[in-house]
Amino acid sequence: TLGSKGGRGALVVLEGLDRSGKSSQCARLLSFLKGKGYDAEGWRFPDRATSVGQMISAYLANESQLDDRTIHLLFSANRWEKRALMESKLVSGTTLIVDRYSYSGVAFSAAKGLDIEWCKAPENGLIAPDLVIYLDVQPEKAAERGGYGGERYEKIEFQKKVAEHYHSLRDLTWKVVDGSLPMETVEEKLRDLATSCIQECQGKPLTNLAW
Ligand code: Z5A
Ligand code: MG
Repeated sequence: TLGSKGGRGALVVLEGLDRSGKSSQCARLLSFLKGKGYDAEGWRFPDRATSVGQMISAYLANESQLDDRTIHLLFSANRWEKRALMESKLVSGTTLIVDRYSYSGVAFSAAKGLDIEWCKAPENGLIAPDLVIYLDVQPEKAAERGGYGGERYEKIEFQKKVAEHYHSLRDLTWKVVDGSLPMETVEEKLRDLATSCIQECQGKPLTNLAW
């Protein structure tokens, strides 16, 4: 399959506010890549399947209370517990399309008022993405979409703060895509970005987040 002829896989992360279309676009991108013969898998954070993930899931559903620093570290631990598997997949040639990553971790906790440098620290040493696609949608527009308002954090004022923190995290790996465009248009853009990234990361070593 493509992407596994001795080369490594790409780490592609989708980020954005709630209801910006991350999960929909991850699924579309994944089926496109697989259809083209790429070796690719879809991942998401939080990974609610692990025991840490179950604690996070209960917290998000307001079924448990945890202080802000504790939940922050659980989100980070949930990425750390998947790090070894992530590395071995990438090294063996599998491209990972990841729905949320460390940027969500920092942006959401900082929006609650935690010090941003404190928030970044536990993310250092996780694998750095080759490409971060930020689906840019105004919080008001996102709120009009289905399913908004169920979980903790799904409030417009809070989402605005999250957006500000996301913007402060932009680096060279970021591509901002207008997530308010029709789904098919967004999908086209993501196909191009992801396939270029998969070609370009061949020969480049994996690196770690160093915030
Ligand atoms: N969180 C954190 O605090 N720290 C961390 O480290 C991590 C996460 C990793 C749960 O995450 C919460 O955890 C989240 C951040 C926090 N905050 N909250 N709440 P989650 O990933 O499990 O959240 P989710 O509820 O599954 O997904 P989401 O982000 O809210 O939505 P989305 O995946 O971006 O959107 P979607 O499900 O693809 O689409 C939403 C709706 O919009 C759906 O009806 C679509 O059909 C529609 N849609 C999508 N695209 C379009 C376009 N282009 N046009 C029109 N309509 C569209
Ligand atoms: Mg989602």
